[in-house]
Amino acid sequence: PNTEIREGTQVEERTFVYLKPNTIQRQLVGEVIRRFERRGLKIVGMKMLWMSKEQAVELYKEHIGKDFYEPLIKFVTSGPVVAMVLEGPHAIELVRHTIGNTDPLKASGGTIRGDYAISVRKNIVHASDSLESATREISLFFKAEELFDYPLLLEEHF
Ligand code: IDP
Repeated sequence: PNTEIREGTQVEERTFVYLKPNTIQRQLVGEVIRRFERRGLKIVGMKMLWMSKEQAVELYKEHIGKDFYEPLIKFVTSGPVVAMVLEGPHAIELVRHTIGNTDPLKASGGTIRGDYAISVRKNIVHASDSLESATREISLFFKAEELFDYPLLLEEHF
């Protein structure tokens, strides 16, 4: 079998994630964060916040004009969310795999959306989809001093 040696070529990345208002209402905060921790991702920033209309509009500006846009903005500003920055090798792609497809109907079992979501809009969690959006989204919600550089003592075991 082909075994790709990944060590040495790993890229450390940071990605922006937030748990949507329905995840807080459904009391799934711990469940979702646990999945990221178990995967081996490092939490380098985390807070609860109520997203402003301006932040939501900036976050979802690529979707302006689409039919789901207005209800989406209304939903994500309808209650508090839990926002975090996760760090790890290829974190952006890794987290996207961990959360699963946008549409719960297409999300595989074992992914967060595949296990907990039934609606596309209320699909539990958001994660950046590229390096460019990760950089933009992190700075939209976190100040530099709210992000922490620290060693994870078990890092060598992941
Ligand atoms: P993503 O969250 O997986 O990156 P995007 O295509 O960027 O997916 O869409 C942003 C969010 O907009 C989705 O997470 C979902 O909440 C909502 N959304 C996307 N497409 C639809 C749709 O067809 N109906 C309702 N909501 C949608």
